[in-house]
Formats: sequence, structure tokens, C-alpha cells
Amino acid sequence: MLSNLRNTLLKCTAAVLLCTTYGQAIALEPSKAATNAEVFFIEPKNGAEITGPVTIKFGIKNMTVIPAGVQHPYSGHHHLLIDVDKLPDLKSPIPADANHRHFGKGQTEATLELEPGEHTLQLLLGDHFHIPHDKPVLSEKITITVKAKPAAAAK
Ligand SMILES: [Cu+2]
Repeated sequence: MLSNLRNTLLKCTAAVLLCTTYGQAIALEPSKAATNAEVFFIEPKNGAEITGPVTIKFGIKNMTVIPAGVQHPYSGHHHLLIDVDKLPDLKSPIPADANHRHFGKGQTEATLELEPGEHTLQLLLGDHFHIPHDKPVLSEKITITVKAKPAAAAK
């Protein structure tokens, strides 16, 4: 009777350990990118000079845009890296700050107010956990110049 109970307990413990280990293995497994996956800027073009708000259109090929938190093969959501010189750790969730913008609702465009001057823009796809895919789906980095708005006409 006692040994039966002990056996049951051992089996339960083993099952819990197995599940925990399995769960971690899944969490650590990066989402796969399609071999020919691409993200790119439809707008603006590299070298563009823009006055006023900047409308940015995100292009994607061979992957699906899906909201954050939804797990689906070969999909993810856009992240816009603004003036980022050094890429974040590509095996961890992408930081969320003024330079790393998440489009977790599955948006494919954004309009931003950027300070006048030169800015770099780059797109990085993230999976349901905001983690870049294996291998990362990263656009070319483009440079745009935001021009100062003309001063209001003197009265
Ligand atoms: Cu994200």
C-alpha cells in the first residue's frame, strides 16, 4: 500500500519534471523563418527627404503578419528600429522603447513625427514572443532626412 503510494508519487514527480523540461524546450525553440522571408520598406525610399510627419509602409514577403501573442507558423509582427546602431540581442524579445517600436496589432504602416535631421530606419520581424526568428528577418537599413518645417511666414 505504502509502496504503491510511493510509486504513484514518483510517477507524478517524473511527469511534472518532464512537462517542465518540455515546456522550457518549447519556449527556447526559436520560431522558424521561411528561407526566402523578407521585410523591406515600401515607403520611404532610401535617401528620401521628407518634410512633416513620416509615413512608413512595411513590406513583407513569404511570411504572414499576425498580431503579437498569436502563435502561427511563418508569421510575426513588425518592429521598427529607429536610429539603432547596434542590433538588439536577436535571441531575446526585442526591447520596447523610442528606438524599438513594436507594431503588435499587426500594423503594416505607421506615421511618425521625427526630429529634423538624418535618421536610419530598419525593420525586424518578431514572433509571438517578440523574439526574432531563426534566422532573423531583417530589412536593409535605410537613411532618410527629415527637413525642418518652413518657419511660419512673418506677419
Ligand atoms: Cu513586438
